[in-house]
Amino acid sequence: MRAEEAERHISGAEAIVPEEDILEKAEAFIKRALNHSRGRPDTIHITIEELKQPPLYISSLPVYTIKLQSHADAWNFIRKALQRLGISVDAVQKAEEIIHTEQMRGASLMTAINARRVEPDTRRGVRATRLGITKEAEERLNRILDEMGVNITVVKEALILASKVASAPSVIGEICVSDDPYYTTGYLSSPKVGYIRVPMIKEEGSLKGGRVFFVDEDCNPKEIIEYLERTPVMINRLGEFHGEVEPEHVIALCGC
Ligand code: PML
Ligand code: MG
Repeated sequence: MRAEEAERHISGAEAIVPEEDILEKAEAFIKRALNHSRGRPDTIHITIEELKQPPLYISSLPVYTIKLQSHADAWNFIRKALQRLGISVDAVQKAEEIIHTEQMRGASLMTAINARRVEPDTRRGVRATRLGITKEAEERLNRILDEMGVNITVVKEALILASKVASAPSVIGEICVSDDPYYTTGYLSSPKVGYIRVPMIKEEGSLKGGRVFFVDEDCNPKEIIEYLERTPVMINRLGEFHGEVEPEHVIALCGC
């Protein structure tokens, strides 16, 4: 589903479901588009497509939530953690600029050292699509997120997306700030450590947000984009859930 108002992005969502659940899912997506805090769309696109190849099955990333006191602490944590993952100061700075100034529908694909944007269309960016979760894994995930007090669609869908992105060739990490003006928790993720929830990443009220995927300097962008946009991937098992942790704990896991 993709919803917009005068070509401004309002809402987008993806799922892989069995045929009998198509109507229910489409209805849920339409309701979401019509009730979005970014505004009322004038156009909602629904695309329903049969999978032409069986999905790859992967595990969701391990989940951490960082204990933080302020917006400034959130960004200090992110800068340190990304650098420990091997992402240069320049690339971290450029990613911050993109997230705080551009309003892209997709994510940008940036090399980790020289901060080169390698997606063919930098206005559109890259979209991670063709992703989902099996019913059994979703039921387990619902129970766990309920216990954590965060069983909301936004967290579930972000974890599924980040897990697909982290499983893509050459991806080192991702940073995400919601474009929903009232959703202030974002995340940093990497195949090495997991899905790290970062409260206060965003100051309430801003329409700005976005995603940056950091990739190896010598990556093959075509291959990454083919995987992210075209290869169907489903979560069928779950990584560990670690609860709230101190920033230093996760920074140490990122490397030295
Ligand atoms: C979005 O799709 O708006 C981004 C959601 C980020 C979710 C972070 C979390 O709460 O785990
Ligand atoms: Mg959104």
